[in-house]
Amino acid sequence: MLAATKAVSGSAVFPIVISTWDFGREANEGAWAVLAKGGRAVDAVEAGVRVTEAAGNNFTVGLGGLPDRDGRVTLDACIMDDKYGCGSVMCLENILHPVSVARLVMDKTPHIILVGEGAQAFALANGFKKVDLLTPASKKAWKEWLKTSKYEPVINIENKMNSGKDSLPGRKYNHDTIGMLAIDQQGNVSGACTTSGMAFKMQGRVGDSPVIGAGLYVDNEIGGATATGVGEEVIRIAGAHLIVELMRQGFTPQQACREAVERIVKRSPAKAKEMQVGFLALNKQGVHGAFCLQEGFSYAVKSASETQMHTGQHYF
Ligand code: SD4
Repeated sequence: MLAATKAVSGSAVFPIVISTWDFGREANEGAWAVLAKGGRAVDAVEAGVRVTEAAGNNFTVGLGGLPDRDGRVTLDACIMDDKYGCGSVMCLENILHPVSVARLVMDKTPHIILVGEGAQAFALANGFKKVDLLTPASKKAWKEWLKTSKYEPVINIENKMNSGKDSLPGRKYNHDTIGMLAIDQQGNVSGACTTSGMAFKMQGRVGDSPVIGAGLYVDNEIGGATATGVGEEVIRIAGAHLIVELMRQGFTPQQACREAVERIVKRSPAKAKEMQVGFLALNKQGVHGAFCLQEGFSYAVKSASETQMHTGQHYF
């Protein structure tokens, strides 16, 4: 077993930011604006994922995120800094930037998680405004889904999405959480994760994304990890925490992500074949890696030397 990794301050790779899926590219730019000025990683990841939350051009994060079965858009988000500080909101409605509410939970309360009405009341008391997050496009997709109301919580089968029976509404757009990890110029690591969760989910359902240790985990001595895909599977194995602990034991980010994916497959190979889960990790040295169940998991990287999309290796 290898020794735990050591902090490398001032390394040429710092700062660096990585995030899930194609929309990570724009989100990284938001984070980079903070990092390039010497800002903190925790401020960078908040600023970065806010870009995706406000974009309104996707069906899976913030504004325009697909609603639950009852037409309610319920958002999940969390953030973690370099000192085990963490904040999380679950099932939050009508607030554009759940990650910033999570940040406030972390910074201004003695708690880590606020849910539902309590989270919303806390947000409103702190100056956030109520916003209708159901856009004409997401409302249309929901109405379409209502025609069959087929409750089929399958997520992220990108390569099956566009034809035949697999193009059923609800299977088309129900993927793509943004998880982001960054290291600042000081070498400190932070992360954030935000999503509207599984499309047309049961009212009150919460996935992995706002669960510290599942959808996101950061240990400033080691690095961080985040997840996307079927949240239930990620929670079961405490995915992000598992990956960070594997990196502590000497696994590379990609090896650690692969090990987590294999644990999901081992539990139920047949089920795993039908779903997507993707993990993304960044170690303290700025090395990144990813691994997923199905082909098609992209992630964006930005550092002084690279602005690029990468593709996670896949199990199936
Ligand atoms: C969830 N993990 O709510 C989220 C959804 C997601 O890519 O990541 N989709 O289960």
